[in-house]
Amino acid sequence: MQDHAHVPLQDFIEYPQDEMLQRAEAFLANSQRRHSIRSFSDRAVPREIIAACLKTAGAAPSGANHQPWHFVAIHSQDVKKRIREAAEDLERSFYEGRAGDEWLNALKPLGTDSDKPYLEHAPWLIAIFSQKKGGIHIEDKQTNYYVHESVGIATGFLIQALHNAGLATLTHTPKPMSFLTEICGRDADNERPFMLIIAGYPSETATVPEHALVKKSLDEIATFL
Ligand code: IYR
Repeated sequence: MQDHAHVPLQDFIEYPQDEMLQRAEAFLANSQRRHSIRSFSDRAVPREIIAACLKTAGAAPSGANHQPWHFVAIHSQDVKKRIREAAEDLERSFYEGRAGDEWLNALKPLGTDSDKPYLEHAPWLIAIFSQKKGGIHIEDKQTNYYVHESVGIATGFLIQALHNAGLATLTHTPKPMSFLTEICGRDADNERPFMLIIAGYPSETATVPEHALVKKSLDEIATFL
């Protein structure tokens, strides 16, 4: 087999253009119902749902198709507790000054603080790691390319997949995140923690900050030439 062998594109679906617009607008409406929340129920979510969403993340495009990511889906109460304790320790020093005034002021409208009970109560935490070296096969040790771009896209796919499945999420980036490498038992030489996603049902008292509902208009975010 040639190393650049191709197969015909067989699964592209062409829709009539009026249906394309309907689909685009339906997807928009659905995406506008996605909100980061900070109050989760402890109601169980079957592992198969998380697994299917992770497979969606794995379908994201990546540099040279090296798929430079690893997802650790955490359900263990003990591991969640350790993550909560480590994250809250870091967040306390962040909110007590390490962040600096400008950053703390930017966060005020969200009402966030160093208490992160959802890290223990939500049914699933997904720790996302990026990989410096790898390749299309798990045992490869080649250089990976566009690692941040690739893992960012996969994370976006994951968030949309979880939302589509009917789960609420929060993206969480405690700083520094290196404690996740240790708690998740990952290889610190090759992998960097990228983000933590909390997934589950919202609690009955979940709220959305008004600040988070302010979205820039199309004119502000896009230019047509
Ligand atoms: N990681 C902290 C602070 C924080 C930072 C940003 I940028 C946010 O959009 C939200 C929070 C925390 O989780 O509280």
